[in-house]
Amino acid sequence: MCAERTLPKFDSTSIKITKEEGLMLYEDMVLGRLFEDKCAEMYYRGKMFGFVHLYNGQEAVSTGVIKALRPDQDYVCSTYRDHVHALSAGVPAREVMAELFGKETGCSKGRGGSMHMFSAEHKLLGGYAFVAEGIPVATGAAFQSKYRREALGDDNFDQVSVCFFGDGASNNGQFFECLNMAALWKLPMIYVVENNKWAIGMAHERATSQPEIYKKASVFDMAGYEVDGMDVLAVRAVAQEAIARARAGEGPTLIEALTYRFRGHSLADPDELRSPEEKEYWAEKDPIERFAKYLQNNSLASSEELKEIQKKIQAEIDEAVQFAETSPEPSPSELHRYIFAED
Ligand SMILES: Cc1ncc(C[n+]2csc(CCOP(=O)(O)OP(=O)(O)O)c2C)c(N)n1
Repeated sequence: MCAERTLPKFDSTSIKITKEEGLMLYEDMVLGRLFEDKCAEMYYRGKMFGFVHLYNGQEAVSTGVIKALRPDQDYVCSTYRDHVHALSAGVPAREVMAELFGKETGCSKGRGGSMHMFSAEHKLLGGYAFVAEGIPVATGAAFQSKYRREALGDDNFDQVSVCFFGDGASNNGQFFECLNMAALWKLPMIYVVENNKWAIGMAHERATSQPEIYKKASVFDMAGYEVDGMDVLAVRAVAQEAIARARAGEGPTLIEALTYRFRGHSLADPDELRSPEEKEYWAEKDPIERFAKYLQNNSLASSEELKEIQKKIQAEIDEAVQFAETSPEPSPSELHRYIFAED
C-alpha cells in the first residue's frame, strides 16, 4: 500500500450551506455514481464498445468543482474518464448514455463514445483520450475569454475554464508549458488534478520525483492547493476561491484533489495491482456516504429524503438506457459529416 499523505484539515463547521445546496450536491454525486454503475452493467452486457473508464469514488471532485461554476457559461474540459464531468456540467444523462451506446442521439452524435463526450451547449470542451491532451485545449479557451474581454472589450466574457486531469498527466510536458503560459498571462484558468494515486498500474510515488503535485504551482508563481478530494464541501470551498480569483483577473490556480477510483483503470482492467487493504482503506472514505452523514447530522436532510433522491435518479438512469437502446444508429450516409478533411 502506498504511503498516505496527511490531508489538509477542513473544518466543515466553518461554512454554511442551505438545504437546497446540500441536496443539489448530493443529487449530483448520486447521479454520477448510479449512472456509472449502470454503465458497468451495460458494458458487460455488450452494449458499449472500446474502453470505458469509470469515475466511481471521485464524484466529490466533479461535483465540488463544476457545481461551483456558472452553468452553461464556464468551460469544463475532461479526460477519457469523462462521463461524470459531463453529467455535472449539465449534459442530460440520456445523451451521455446514448453516446456510450454509439447512437445518433448521443451528445457527440455517437461519433465519440465513452472517451469523447462533448457539448457546445453545456460548454463541455470534450473528453480526450491522450493523457494531458485537454490541458492546452482548456488553456486556449481561457485565453480567448481573456482576449475577448480585454482586447475586444466584450464584458460578457468573464468566463472561467476548468481542466480536469489525472496525476499521470502532471508529468507530461503539456502540463508544464500550459501552466507557464496561464500564469504569465494571468488566464482565468483552474487546473484540477485528480490524484487517485495510480496511472493505470503505475503508482504515482514511483513515477514522480515530487509527488505533491500542488507544489508545482509555486514554480510558476501560481496559487496551488491540495484538498481532500473525498470531501465535497472541502473541494467546493477551494474551487469557489479559485473561481473568484480567476474572475477577478488574478490568474490561474492549480488544485490537487486527493482521491481514489473504486474500480479498475477501465472496465477491461482486472485491477490486480492495487492491494485489497488499500482499496478497503479508501472505500471507507466514500464521498457520498460521508456527505449523506453530514446532511443528516446537520438536519439538512432525512434518510427518507436521500432515499427519494436515489429513487428519482435511478428512474432517470433507467429512462436514459431506454432512450439509448431505442435511439437510431448514425446513418452510414453521414460518415463524412463532422470531419475536417476534404476529399
Ligand atoms: C499521451 C498518452 N500516453 C499514454 C497513454 C496510455 N494511457 C492511458 S490512461 C494512462 C494513465 C493516466 O493516468 P492518470 O493521468 O493518472 O489518470 P487516471 O486514469 O488515473 O484518471 C495512460 C498512460 C495515453 N492515453 N496517452
